[in-house]
Amino acid sequence: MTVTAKDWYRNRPWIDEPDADIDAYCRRVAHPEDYDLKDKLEFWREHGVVIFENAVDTDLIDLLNQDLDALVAEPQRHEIIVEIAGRQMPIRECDTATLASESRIKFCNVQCASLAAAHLSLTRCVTSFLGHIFDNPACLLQSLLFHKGSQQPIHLDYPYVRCQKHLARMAASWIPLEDVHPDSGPLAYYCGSQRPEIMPFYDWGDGSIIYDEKSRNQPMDFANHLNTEMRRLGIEPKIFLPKRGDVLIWHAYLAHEGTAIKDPDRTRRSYVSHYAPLDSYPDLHKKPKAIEEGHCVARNGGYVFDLPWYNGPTDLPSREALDSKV
Ligand SMILES: O=C(O)CCC(=O)C(=O)O
Ligand SMILES: [Fe+2]
Repeated sequence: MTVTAKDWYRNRPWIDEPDADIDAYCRRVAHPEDYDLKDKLEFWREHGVVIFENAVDTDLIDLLNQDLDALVAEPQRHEIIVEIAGRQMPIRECDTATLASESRIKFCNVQCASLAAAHLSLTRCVTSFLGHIFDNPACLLQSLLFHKGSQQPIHLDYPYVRCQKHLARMAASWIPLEDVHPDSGPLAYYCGSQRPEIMPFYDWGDGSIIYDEKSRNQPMDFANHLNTEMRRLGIEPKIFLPKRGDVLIWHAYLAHEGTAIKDPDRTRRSYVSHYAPLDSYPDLHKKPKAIEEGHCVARNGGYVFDLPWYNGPTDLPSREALDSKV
């Protein structure tokens, strides 16, 4: 069945509705946050993005970096998937030298092996803010870890990240694992593009608003279309130059890109998480009774579910460090 704009508008987050009443929402929710909730919700509604500075536990970043070193040192022992220059493969088919030096590499769902990654995805301000956006607990759908700038052309995420039950109930976070240098190919985003009322849905072919094997158009066509749209709307890109400890959250319909790398020697280590609320999380991506029987990491009101098909080791260094903290 073709996925159309109707599927988007059905069940989108309350805050995207034209009559969303942020004041009333803030009065209704009981718990105060350590940030100005109303201010952040209003900013999100207008710009499709929020930034929290100095809000990420940098010990977790150190632990994740240690986990990655361990993963890369013994790839044959692990079940993680990596993507190199657009091609996905099991990490065990790669050698350590390639994994350490390849610039076009993405580690997919590293939270399956790394508890530090799962905890980073469940950073308090992120689960808290998304919990408000979704009016439901935030759950990690998938993560990507980048070593260098992605140089990914301008896109929205929802045509690609769409296993959630309700298409519009999705958002993402971007956590730098090091201070981001302007020459390293930083992330750029286009504030205000997140409203289909302003930037209508792209037709991938036959009225479909998602990308799949039947799509007549391709990601490069989408990028060309979005660049034209940004010019039409007069939206200039904002370059994200965060420090370690900052985090950016963006809307499923927000245009963004990985900018060009000006200095090829610079790394831009970063960790991206895509989330759906619990009410939209795909059943097949968790084990039965996952919460009741503990097949998940539950933290700060959010969840990272054990993926049923993952059977690899989960004993990277952060496991012991974090287990001994509790
Ligand atoms: O980090 C980047 O350069 C882009 C990442 C991105 O667009 C994504 O993971 O959805
Ligand atoms: Fe993206």
